[in-house]
Amino acid sequence: MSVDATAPYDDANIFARLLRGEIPSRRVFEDDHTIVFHDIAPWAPHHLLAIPRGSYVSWDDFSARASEAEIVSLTRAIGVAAREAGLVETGYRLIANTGLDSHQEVPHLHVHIMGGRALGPMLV
Ligand code: IU
Repeated sequence: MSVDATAPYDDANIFARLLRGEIPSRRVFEDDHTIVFHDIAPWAPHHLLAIPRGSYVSWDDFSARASEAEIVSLTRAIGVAAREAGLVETGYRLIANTGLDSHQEVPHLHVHIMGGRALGPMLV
């Protein structure tokens, strides 16, 4: 079921629990505002998720309320993680599913970073 991008933040969501260390994650990057970790069900040879530490439901919420420091951090974290994964030469795809039509499943903003194979057109 898809998340409503305008729903109130739910502190019990799986990425909130992951941020609190209640469930494990394979982290590849962290700073004061952002962490990047491996998706548990990778759709490509490299499939990472970048999330803010702050409580934002969706891209809509983040883009409206996040501080400039948080926005810069998320942007740079994605670049660092992709570079360190060796994806710059072959390329990668970023996706932030947002709201009902998007199939966003976890109600904490996450940006998918996918690469390591030819991804094809984005039609599914
Ligand atoms: P979506 O954009 O909300 O549909 O993506 C959610 C992603 O979160 C999806 O790729 C899951 O495999 C991933 N994920 C995860 O990495 N760890 C978890 O514990 C859960 C989902 I639940």
